[in-house]
Amino acid sequence: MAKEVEVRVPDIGDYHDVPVIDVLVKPGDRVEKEAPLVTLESDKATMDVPAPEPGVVKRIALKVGDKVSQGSTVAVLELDGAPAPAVPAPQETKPSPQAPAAAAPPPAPPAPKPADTNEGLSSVPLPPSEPALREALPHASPAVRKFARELGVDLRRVAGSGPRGRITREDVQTFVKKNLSGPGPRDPGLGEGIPKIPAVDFAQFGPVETRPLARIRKLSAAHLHRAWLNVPHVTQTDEADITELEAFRKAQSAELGLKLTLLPFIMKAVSVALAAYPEFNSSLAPDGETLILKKYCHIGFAADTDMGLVVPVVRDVDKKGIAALARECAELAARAREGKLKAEDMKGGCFSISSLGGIGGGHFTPIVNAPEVAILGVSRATLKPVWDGGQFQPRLMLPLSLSYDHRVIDGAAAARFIVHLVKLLTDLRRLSL
Ligand code: CAO
Repeated sequence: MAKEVEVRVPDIGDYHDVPVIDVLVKPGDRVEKEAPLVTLESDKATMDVPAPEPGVVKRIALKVGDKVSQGSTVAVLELDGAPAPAVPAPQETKPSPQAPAAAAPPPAPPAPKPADTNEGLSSVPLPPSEPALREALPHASPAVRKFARELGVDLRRVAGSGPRGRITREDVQTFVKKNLSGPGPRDPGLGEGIPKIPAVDFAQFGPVETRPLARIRKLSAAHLHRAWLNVPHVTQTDEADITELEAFRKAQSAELGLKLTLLPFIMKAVSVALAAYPEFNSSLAPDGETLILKKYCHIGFAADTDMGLVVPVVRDVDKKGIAALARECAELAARAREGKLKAEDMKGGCFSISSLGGIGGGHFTPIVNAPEVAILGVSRATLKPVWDGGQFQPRLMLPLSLSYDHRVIDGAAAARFIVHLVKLLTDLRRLSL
């Protein structure tokens, strides 16, 4: 015959007649070791009485509202075949950390003889499983708190429907359901963890027009928001002297009869810098414990289209010449503007370039295109007086803004990377070294 044990209220410190606020199981329920059976609540806090061993609940000796003290019977459990747990000797039953010495529990019943433990009912006063009664806000039982923790719910955001505003398991479930359903912004207690911007009726201040967001803009908005929230960004800026590059670019454009913009030169230089600093061509594994270093070099570039921002990817940049890159960038940019890019054209990037040089403006802070770890912002080159040690020279200076994921890249590495890139762009001969 299976063994049964009587579960009793453990040492709960200097508390008596503590009300039962929740009965978490019913007869016939199977419970695991440490599964909470009932929840008690003093005027200060709550605690669960756990099952001492796995088994089936035969009987519940309490109901909500009953008052209990240490030693009160909670339930009778039929254990899972194993011998009944040994009854702790009196000296093994420690007072709870908060219980003063005077409140030490009375000696536990004597340990039953082996013959007695084979079957029938044995009494098991539990050692306290947690620090006895804990000061705890918000008002919820440990089982509910554990449940909320498992779901990532911040209990401070859950409204309690129980007595005195106590948060129940159902309150947590309702909160999660509410936040998972519906298209609206989620409660800041879940996921993004940021407070909502309050809705404003702008029409009260003047005429307005509402315009639905294009599909691409909605997709890129979600992606950018995710990247912004997940990646600790730092932006390192510098300027490259591209006076020589520009002369070469113009001459080659004319000679090749090809529209060579700056972008393919920058792309090529980035591929060389990525080879020199491989951590810039990596991604953090989702567990955040390992770095995945890529042995290929695919570089995306942001293209501004009427439908929103897209990032087509040029594959194997390290293996292609600048003229080939120029053709490919022009072809991808044209398809982007016609809305003809395929999903594959935008996949597999290692690093991104966002060039606003054709438009104007100075340094900016591009958002890392996660799971990539860095992005280069390129602004409009302008002629500036640069001191050569003897006099000011007019030089064409290109502003560069390197944003990076500080979890992966140190500030010193970012400075080295951008300095290296500047050298490559300043003197294109270095690309072949
Ligand atoms: N400095 C000075 N002039 C520049 C320059 C720079 N950094 N970059 C480009 N130019 C010049 C080009 O040489 C070209 O001049 P010409 O017509 O006289 O030859 C002109 O500006 C237009 O260039 P472009 O922008 O069409 O070509 P590109 O290859 O440099 O860029 C593309 C292509 C797709 C990157 C670009 O058209 C584009 O869409 N940029 C916007 C990217 C963007 O939106 N980024 C923000 C993302 S985050 O919101």
